[in-house]
Amino acid sequence: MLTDEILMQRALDLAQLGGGFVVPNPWVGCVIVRDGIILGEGYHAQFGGPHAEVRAFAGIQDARGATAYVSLEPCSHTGKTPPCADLLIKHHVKRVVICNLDPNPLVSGKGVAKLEAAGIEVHIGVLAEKGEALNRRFFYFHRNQRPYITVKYATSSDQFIAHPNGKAQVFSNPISQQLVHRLRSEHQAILVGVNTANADNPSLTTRAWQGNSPLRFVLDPQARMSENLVLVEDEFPTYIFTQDLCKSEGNKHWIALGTQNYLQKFIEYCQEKAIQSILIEGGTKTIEAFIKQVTVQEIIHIESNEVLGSGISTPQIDEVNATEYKLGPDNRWIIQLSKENLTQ
Ligand code: AOF
Ligand code: ZN
Repeated sequence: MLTDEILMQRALDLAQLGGGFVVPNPWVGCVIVRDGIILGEGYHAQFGGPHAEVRAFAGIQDARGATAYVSLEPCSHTGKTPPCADLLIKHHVKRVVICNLDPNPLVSGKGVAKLEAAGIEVHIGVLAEKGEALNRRFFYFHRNQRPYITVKYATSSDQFIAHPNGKAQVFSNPISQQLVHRLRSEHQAILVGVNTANADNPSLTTRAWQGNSPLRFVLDPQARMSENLVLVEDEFPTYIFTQDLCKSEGNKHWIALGTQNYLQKFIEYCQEKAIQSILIEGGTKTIEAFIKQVTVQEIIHIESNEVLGSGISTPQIDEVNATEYKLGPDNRWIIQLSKENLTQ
């Protein structure tokens, strides 16, 4: 028998197919069912594109009396598409089953209110915890009005992140590299400190996974970043946060945050620009500054089997309640999630 849980799981599985293309929107899936038969299904596949409900109804002639399973409260606002709550009402569905309410102030209960006012039975909270985990960054941002911050770093088995002179060492293997690029596509911005930018000359784009590249941020209080870097010379936008250098050259922007409370000012900038999520990819000083001065919601440590013997030490982080996955023969993926941020 097709239970509410089974069909909501289907909606959540569909939601995930939006992958790295929907950020900063949430992942949403929708399944329309009548008499045990799936009439249609869809998911939000691209930022700015049709919502999950629109795609689910696309091929349906008659959905009267059906039940719609939606992983997020149907929207009530006219955004890039008309309200999904109106679409469900227009199709005369009888029942709507929702995994999570939408904390976006544009929706936030108004979608449910619209459905109920039209006489539709609404059931909220099926597989709620799974939905919370899936859209944790979107939920955290809307509930706390600040970006969800993930820290990611890779080390040798003797806990060094680079050689003594700062020269990078590749610790990831092809599997962890794919997962890192997937993480990039799932965050709105990626951030490194100036030392990492100068030493590694990184591109910080999404290449080993399908999806959009995040906005690139560099913390560079003293404006020491070399201009002969991929981050300055390629075609993608970069934002360099200094204390007092303020200029723009094409899509490369230097933003002055002042000399006082630099990190706090950076967070305020992100709040003002509605940056939902940031992936911090190093180095040690930058990661430690965020852990000490700003709250971090998720920490991912990639540990290789390799031994360096000496080098730049790993950030000081207690690995409490961490979950470990073995990735291939030589990598471990150690993840710590702040539980309180998932259930607020
Ligand atoms: C839904 N179904 O599939 C999604 C929803 O700019 P827009 O018009 O795309 O609206 C984005 C907001 O709509 C997003 O922040 C979230 O509140 C909601 N997303 N709602 O009914 C969907 N993706
Ligand atoms: Zn919608």
